Amino acid sequence: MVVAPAIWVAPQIISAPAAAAQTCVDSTLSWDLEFPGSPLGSPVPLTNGVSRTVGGTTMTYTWVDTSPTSVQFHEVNGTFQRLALGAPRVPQFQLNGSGPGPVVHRFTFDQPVLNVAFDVLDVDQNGSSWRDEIDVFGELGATTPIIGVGTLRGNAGEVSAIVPNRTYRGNVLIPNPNDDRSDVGFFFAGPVDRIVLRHVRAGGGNSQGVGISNISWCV
Ligand SMILES: [Ca+2]
Ligand SMILES: [Ca+2]
Repeated sequence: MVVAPAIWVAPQIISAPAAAAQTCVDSTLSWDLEFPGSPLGSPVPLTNGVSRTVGGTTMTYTWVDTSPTSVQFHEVNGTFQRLALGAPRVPQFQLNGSGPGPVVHRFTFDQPVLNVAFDVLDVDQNGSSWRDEIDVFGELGATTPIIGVGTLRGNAGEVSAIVPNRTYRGNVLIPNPNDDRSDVGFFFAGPVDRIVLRHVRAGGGNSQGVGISNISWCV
């Protein structure tokens, strides 16, 4: 009997726990390695459309601000992280600004990737003047949202899941972004070729922001 060769078909799983990780080669985009600056001293702005290639996969960062703003920082080793002088430092790409947004940030890969993992840091609020809200999803060759797995870090109650695994809102003021408080982890089993983060900044306060940890994926 002749057995037909196995044909690999892209899995249709849109979200799965890490235990379902598929065989592939891991890569990590390190903000500090790709955008070297002076930690806590010299922020490195990322321009709209900047890209980096890690492990043979190119990731491009773009953003669109859907409302007028007076302040906008997209930088590694950024301003609000420097407020935490003396604290252990977590490498991160910071998305700061004023105005309500939403600001739509897109991290686009030049090929489908699996097992995308990262944390969104410092999802918090300052009384009634501003509040971080994030909406995070994946895409694959289209604009249909692919929902991942969201995991709350830190202490209970610091962040609320408005739409589980997708939309989260800060409840308390966390002055130091260099810890796991007020953070949300995201995992996308994939395949995806884009991660989208919509950042709503209710109230328009200055220096409101979130951070993106190093991003890992598998090809
Ligand atoms: Ca934090
Ligand atoms: Ca924040």
